[in-house]
Amino acid sequence: MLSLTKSGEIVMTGSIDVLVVGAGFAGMYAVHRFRNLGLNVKALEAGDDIGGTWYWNRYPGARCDVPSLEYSFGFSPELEQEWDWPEVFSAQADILRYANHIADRFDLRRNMQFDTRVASVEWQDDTLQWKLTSEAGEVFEAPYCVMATGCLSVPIKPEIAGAASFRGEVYHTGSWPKEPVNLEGKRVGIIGTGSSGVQAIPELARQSGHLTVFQRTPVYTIPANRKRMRDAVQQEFREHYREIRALQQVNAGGVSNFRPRKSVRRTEEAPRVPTRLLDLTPEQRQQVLQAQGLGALLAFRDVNTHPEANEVANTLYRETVRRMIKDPATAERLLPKTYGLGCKRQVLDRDYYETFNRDDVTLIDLVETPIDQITDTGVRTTSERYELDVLIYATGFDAMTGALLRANIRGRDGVELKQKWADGPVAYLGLQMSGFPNLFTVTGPGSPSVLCNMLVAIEQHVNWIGDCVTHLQATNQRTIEPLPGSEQSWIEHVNSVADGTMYTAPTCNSWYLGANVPGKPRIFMPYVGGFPRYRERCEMEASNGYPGFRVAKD
Ligand code: NA7
Repeated sequence: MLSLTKSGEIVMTGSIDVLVVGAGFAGMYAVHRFRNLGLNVKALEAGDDIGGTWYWNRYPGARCDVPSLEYSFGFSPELEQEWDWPEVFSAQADILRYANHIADRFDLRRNMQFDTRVASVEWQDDTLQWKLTSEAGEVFEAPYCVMATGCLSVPIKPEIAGAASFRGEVYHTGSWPKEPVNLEGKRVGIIGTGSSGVQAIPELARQSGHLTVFQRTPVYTIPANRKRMRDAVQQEFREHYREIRALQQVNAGGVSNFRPRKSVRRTEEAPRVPTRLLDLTPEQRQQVLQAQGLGALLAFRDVNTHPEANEVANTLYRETVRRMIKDPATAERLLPKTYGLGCKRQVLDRDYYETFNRDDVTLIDLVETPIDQITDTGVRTTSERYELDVLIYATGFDAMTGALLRANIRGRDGVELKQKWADGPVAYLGLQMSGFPNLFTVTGPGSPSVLCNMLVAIEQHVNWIGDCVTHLQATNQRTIEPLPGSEQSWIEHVNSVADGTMYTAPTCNSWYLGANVPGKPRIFMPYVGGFPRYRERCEMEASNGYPGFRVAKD
């Protein structure tokens, strides 16, 4: 229902219980779950359809780094039985198809409003409601607000002199157009060699006339599993889904690691890998690499915790890459030397290194020759000009906090989230912030989020939020927010479990730490203590009546 306030604003009133911001997988499941709890829910989405990450990241080569049979929802046994995954690790188009199937099957769009970017989120002290205003000036109010805005949803472009003057086509991998982009015969340049760049580069090389890769920091990347899905494997998953979902709940990364028993063709048993790389002789290390490839390095526990083991792994990695690249100078440029394996999110690729053996691909090392300026016709480094028809930014995201801070959230007494988070995100369980009653974040900073299978993390968060709202309604309480002491001690715990891992090594500069955004506080944002430990803490709060929270009538 629409009504007019005294100040002349049109307000949608009456019956919304929960406003959800975002219609990616988190917003989609939130709509489904809250609706089933009998709540009136409305989701607001900036894009013109559902899908979130998989809606925006349509760049050639985009693909998930979690196996699809795991990166799927577990809330509906029927959904598990009816969906077919064509590949073991799915491409963006297949994941978006899955998302669309869910939206149709559960009729989610009827509770969603698209093309609606939320410009501000303000707590009303007098009415105990959240007031959301869209960029177009539309106003929505509800007692509960759920920010399902994603961890990697704000693409960033570096400030490079002259960027606006470029007259060719400009794209960002994180907001790739829906319409097909024709690169045939074109001179394409790409800046950035993180996951997105590494996935896109081999495809762009195939599609374009010539590809120039502008690399600042070389990446550690391991070959992805490229297998088609076998029917027998999919069927065995279907038969064991309840067991698989239970295994996900007790795995640190929310992945069951279920191995189909009857259906897998086993030519030979995989050799047992010792847990410490340092326990192996140099010859044994070579044997492991030859038998299992670069990915084997990541299976050694000490590679992630022991600097010496890490450097041994880094050296083995570099030796392997040197053998893959024809031109020794290009090989040296591609070798990561300033940080170790395990510092950043592991990148998986298809034909990345092989691509640099092509005659129509040029690698520019921006440390040797930085970009001086983008001109109207291309990129000028300190040594040369590169004429381009297309310039692609694969320069990443303002991760984890970006979308929340851009939403201009104001809590009690008009306090801005930007103020509260000036020195880094402070939240309890990555779910709620003190001073921001009834505002929930899905996979927020301080939760396992990006270190966990995202769909498992989303379901757990949304279920917890749904139960929490139900509890408030059943007990005639109107607000919930964490006690300041709870969020403080949680943040200390989040930091203490991250200390001593490769993630926080002094040489490491990752988006997990906010190090990719100039001026962003350097804080390790996700919870590295494992999904089960985290989930148990959330469950303890709910089953004990939310002792870490202030639950009140005001
Ligand atoms: P990432 O992993 O943040 O990578 C961004 C890339 O862009 C990285 O190679 C950066 O180099 C590069 N970059 C950023 N700014 C510049 C400038 N000014 N000049 C040159 N190069 C630059 O983002 P992705 O999108 O690849 O991946 C993000 C996550 O999405 C990924 O981990 C998956 O979880 C999905 P740098 O390392 O900063 O020197």
